[in-house]
Amino acid sequence: TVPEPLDETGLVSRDPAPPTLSRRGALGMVGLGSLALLVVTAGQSIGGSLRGTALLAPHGRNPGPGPNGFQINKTARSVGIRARDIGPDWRLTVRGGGRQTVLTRAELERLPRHGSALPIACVEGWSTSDQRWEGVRLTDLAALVGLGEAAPSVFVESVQSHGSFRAVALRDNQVRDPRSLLALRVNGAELSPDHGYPARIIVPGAPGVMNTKWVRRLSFGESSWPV
Ligand SMILES: Nc1nc2c(c(=O)[nH]1)N[C@H]1C(S)=C(S)[C@@H](COP(=O)(O)O)O[C@H]1N2
Ligand SMILES: [Mo]
Repeated sequence: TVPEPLDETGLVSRDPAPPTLSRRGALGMVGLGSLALLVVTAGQSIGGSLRGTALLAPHGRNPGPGPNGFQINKTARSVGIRARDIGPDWRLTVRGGGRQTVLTRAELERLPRHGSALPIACVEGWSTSDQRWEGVRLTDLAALVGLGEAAPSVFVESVQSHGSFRAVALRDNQVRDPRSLLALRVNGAELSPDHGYPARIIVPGAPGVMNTKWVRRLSFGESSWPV
């Protein structure tokens, strides 16, 4: 690398310091930097045993192997879900149209079961590939309180008692989409506690934050905290 010859604009230094980095050096630095980023993030996309190499993966948390082995946003523990909240005493309350019904997990399992292949796409900048969810259609749950045909919006509440992601309002078109489920299982296995056991919402084409985990109450026809 040699200094430019002097010209009449006066923009070239009369007394340039010796160069510290050649053009090739600069390109090499950018190239190596890009390569390093690729190496520490590719494991997240590829998954499996390479997941551990994804040093820059969201939260740096490895969800482990198996059917529930995909990205976890908040673990049950981190939001204060206790074992007894999601154990045999857990109940799902379904309200709407002036009616209310309460179901055990076993009763929920006996309702018609449907499958939906959908990803979780978090606004924090990660998404999963499609997961195979199985559960009960939101329209079938609305039907339990007599709102089957024109199922309205629903307000979903979690067992979780603090934090802004513990409740969400779903619009009527989201409720009526046949892919929208109260999921009980994923990829052929029970939901893990971290993915929302005993039941979680799965809706298509919406940010992950709408897929409420550890659901305890569905209020059809509501769009905010019911009084
Ligand atoms: N109760 C509850 N549900 C929740 C959350 C939460 O913090 N609490 N996080 C949401 C967000 S932001 C995302 S991206 C998804 C992530 O689901 P996953 O952890 O099963 O991948 O769950 C959603 N459901
Ligand atoms: Mo998210």
